[in-house]
Amino acid sequence: MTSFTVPKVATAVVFDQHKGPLRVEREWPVVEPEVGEVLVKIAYSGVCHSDLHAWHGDWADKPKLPLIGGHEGAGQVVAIGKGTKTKLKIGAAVGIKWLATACLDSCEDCLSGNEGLCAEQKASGYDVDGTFQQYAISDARYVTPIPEGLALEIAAPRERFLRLFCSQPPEALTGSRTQSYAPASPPGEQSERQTNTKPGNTVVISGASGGLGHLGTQYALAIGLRVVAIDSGEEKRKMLEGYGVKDFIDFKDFADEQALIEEVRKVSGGRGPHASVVFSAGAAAYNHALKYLRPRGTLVCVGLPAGAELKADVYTTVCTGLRIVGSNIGNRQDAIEALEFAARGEVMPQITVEPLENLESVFDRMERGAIAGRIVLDCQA
Ligand code: 8ID
Ligand code: ZN
Repeated sequence: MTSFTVPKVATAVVFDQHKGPLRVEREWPVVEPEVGEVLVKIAYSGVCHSDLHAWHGDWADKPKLPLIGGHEGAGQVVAIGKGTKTKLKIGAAVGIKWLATACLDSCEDCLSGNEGLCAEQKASGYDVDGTFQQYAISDARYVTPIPEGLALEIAAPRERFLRLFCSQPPEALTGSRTQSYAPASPPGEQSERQTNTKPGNTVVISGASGGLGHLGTQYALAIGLRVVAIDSGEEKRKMLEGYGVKDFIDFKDFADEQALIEEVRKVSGGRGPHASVVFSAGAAAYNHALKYLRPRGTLVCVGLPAGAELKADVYTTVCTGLRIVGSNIGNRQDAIEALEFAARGEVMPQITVEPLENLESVFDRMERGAIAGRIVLDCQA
């Protein structure tokens, strides 16, 4: 059996107050796993905009303080708490994602596969310390096995997203869901997706070049949707064109909101897109979507701009049959399927690997919208 020597102290990036210094601690105590827990040696951690929200403390629910952020970690199990019932082996490659734990077996939501709604849920890098460190604790039931052959730095930013273009949880139980991601599957099978779209329909991906958006764009193209991508800058445009996106709208070219709405309608064939998935971390994108969607169009809400409100006019919403759908993280099976999808090479994250110490600079670039794809921190050094 593989064995690891676990040090008593290791490196972690910690903050004590919102927007306070991000301290790089080189002698941070490594916690021993208790029963039900595993200790994961983190190799890489993606930096998500949610981590920036956590540092800013700008959502209604506040994270714990002091905090080690991060929830897109990939690494190896190096210790298992005494008495833990698990099939995990020391050395197993696993991921740590946003959901750190939930009751799993005693509430309606967990029993129906909606762990993200469990009242007892805790989030990594928010309610418990996360993956911006070399050794992180996880509930043994919650780590995601990483398929053989998928590099850890690639796995790090890929543990999410599948719920967006896939069916609702009850269908997961029928086993038909994985199939519905396949580009060749018949349209009927995909009718239950959150976007409520069929292959050939037009979907706007807003925030298309961000960490979430660039993966969402690839999933959308893979299942045969026509994508109108909204984001900003030449580097981002080029990245999206590389995926096969033909229509890119630079939102910064439109000082006038109405002109942007008209442009989206125009490139979507006049009536507007069938759906819009807003990954944007900026609030304006939501209210634009409500105005450019075609009748019976679907707005899927993913991005979480602080303090933002949807301003849907009731009369128009009723008369046009608009659908507004919130999309939170997926469940454990979704994460497994996302990684399988990735291992088959059907979706490629655009990543740049940087040292763990760069977190503050990454947050700075993220705030300015200057990152195309995902930055992944190397936690090994
Ligand atoms: O499960 C969830 N719902 C979930 C999971 C993970 C993250 C939600 N999120 C939330 C994050 O908290 C954040 O609010 O989704 C949002 C996006 O996360 P991200 O993809 O990690 O952020 P990013 O890499 O910074 O990308 C954001 C992109 O949005 C663009 C930026 O240019 C950037 O490329 N953008 C902005 I800011 N304003 C825009 C606008 N008005 C815009 N794109 C189009 N229109
Ligand atoms: Zn995230």
